[in-house]
Formats: sequence, structure tokens, C-alpha cells
Amino acid sequence: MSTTSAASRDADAGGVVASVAVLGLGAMGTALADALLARGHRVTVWNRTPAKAAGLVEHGARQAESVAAAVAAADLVIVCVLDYAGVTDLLERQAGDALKGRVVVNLTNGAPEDARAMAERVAALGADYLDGGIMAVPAMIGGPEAVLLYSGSSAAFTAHQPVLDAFGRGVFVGGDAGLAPLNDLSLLAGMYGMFGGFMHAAALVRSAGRPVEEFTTTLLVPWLHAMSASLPQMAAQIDSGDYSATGSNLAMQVANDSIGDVSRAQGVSAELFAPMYALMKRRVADGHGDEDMAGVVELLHKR
Ligand code: FVH
Repeated sequence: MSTTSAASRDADAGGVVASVAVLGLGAMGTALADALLARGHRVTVWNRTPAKAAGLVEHGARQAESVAAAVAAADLVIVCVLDYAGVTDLLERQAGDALKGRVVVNLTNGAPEDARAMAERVAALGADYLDGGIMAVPAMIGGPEAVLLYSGSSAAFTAHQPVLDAFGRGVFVGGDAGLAPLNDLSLLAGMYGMFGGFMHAAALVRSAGRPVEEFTTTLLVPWLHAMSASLPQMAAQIDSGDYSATGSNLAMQVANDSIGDVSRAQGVSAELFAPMYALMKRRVADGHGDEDMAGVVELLHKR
């Protein structure tokens, strides 16, 4: 398997220039290909609907007539299509033997089990495999805020990191190919929790006729920022299983349902907060009222 030779030094460009194939030119695949072109890499693109390649060809990409031809032109193969059914079709049915000796980086969203199975199937075709999770929207690709998680072959990550850096900051999360999607989904779970809290707060403020934007910038964002500083300590409690109270025990936090009561009184649904409140109450009922909130995790997942 080739893990070291994809990036070669190009005397004219003065930097690392790689031959990269990008399979899938939706919003994200197009942004990925554009970022590679902007770094001066040799990019061959393929999309099921060929017309979507036109803009990239104008920017210097070569358009392949088949998946196998795109793969044959590259050392590094980036796949970013809608789902794993598409990935399976492209890599196993259409690329097949052309994958031998290549490195496949699959940036299509899926489950950890999908990634592990794909790693095995790609290895059987003679290629090295990295699975990836993109923590960015297309407009962020290539910018300072974009983070991409990778898992699978560490040798492939080390060899191709200079090229993958075109997309954003790459973080290798482990040799188990399923770890990138697991971390990706965990980050999204955290994000949706924050968005849910924001929606509830915004509805409460609006129900009182107050401007949400001013509340958000002057009060909510600084408050969440301050609260996020407690997450590492909560995480350490979860890792150790020791939830000894450090100042704000759980019984105190659920002594009354002020948030739910005031919401309902103001005509605001408390349905985003209610599950969290119910879990905290249950944890107290189970005899853990003198502990910190982090112990609620035990109701979600028993170690
Ligand atoms: N866009 C985003 O904000 C998120 C950010 C985080 C990562 N996701 C994941 O990236 C994958 C691709 O997402 P996308 O935004 O590029 O999606 P679309 O613009 O809808 O383009 C879909 C492309 O997939 C091709 N495709 C679909 N099915 C097949 C198939 N069976 N065989 C071959 N290609 C297929 C589609 O082709 P076409 O419709 O143009 O012919 C597009 O190229 C995705 O996993 C996100 O969850 C994006």
C-alpha cells in the first residue's frame, strides 16, 4: 500500500504538489476540490452528474470520464458523496482494482460501523483508508475555523497531512476507522444541545418583548463561554466516576422547576428543557442529590 509517495516536491511550485482525485462534487466536494486547486495540487474530479464539474475545470481541475480513470490519475482519492451506499458503489463497483496502492480518504458522513466495514473493504482492494469527519460547512473549507477529524491508517495520515491541510486543521483521532464519525457525531450532539438551549432562551426573552439579539450578544454568549469552562472538570468526573459535589449539587438545581414554570406562564414551550429536568430529578430520586450534575451521564450510558 502506498502511504508515503503521494506528495512529491514540485520545483516550479516550490511546495508539496500531490495528484488528488475528488469523487463527488456536491456543495462539499466542490469546496474540497477548490481548496486543493488553490494550493496548487493536481486535481482530477468526477461526479455522477458531470455538469457539476464545469466550475472546477475552469479553475484548473481535470475531469475524468469514469471513477476508475479519476482514481488511476491520483495517489490520494477523496470521496465525498451523500451516503455510504454511494461510496460503496464508487469504490467497490466502479473503482475496484484501480484503487490498488492508493490512499482513500472518505469524508462522507456515516456511522462508526460503516467506517470500519469500509476500511476492511478498501484494504481488500489493496488501498489504505482514512475515514473523516468534516467539522465545517462548505464556505469554511480552507479557512482558519475548519477542523477535519481523521481515523484509520496513521501512516496514511502522516504521509498526506500536508495535502489534507488544504481543507482545514486535521486532527487524527485514532487507528480505529470508526473514531472519526464517532467524534463527529458526539460534537454535533454537543452543538445541538447548545442550539436547543439557545432556542429556549430566545423564546423566553422574546415572550417578554425583549430583543433577542441584544440579549444574546451581551448576556448569553458570555454566560455560555463562562459555563463552558466547567466542561473539562465535568469530563474528568465522568472519566473517574467520582461526582462529588464541588459547589452546585443536583438536589439544589432541581429543588423547583422555575425554568419550566416561568416558560409555561409566558406561553413558551418547555419541551427542550423538560427531558434534561426529568433526568436531573431521576438522578436525585436515585439517591445522588448531593453530587454534581455530571453524574446524569450514568442515566444515559452505564459503563
Ligand atoms: N454540506 C455540509 O454542510 C456538510 C458538512 C459536514 C459533512 N457533510 C457531508 O458531506 C457529504 C456530502 O455533502 P454535500 O454537502 O456535498 O451534499 P450534496 O450537495 O447534496 O451533494 C451530494 C453529492 O453526492 C453525490 N451522490 C449522491 N448519491 C450518489 C450515488 N449513489 N453515487 C454517486 N454519487 C452520489 C451527488 O451526485 P449528483 O447528485 O451531483 O450526481 C453529489 O455530488 C455528506 O455525507 C454530508 O453529510 C456536508
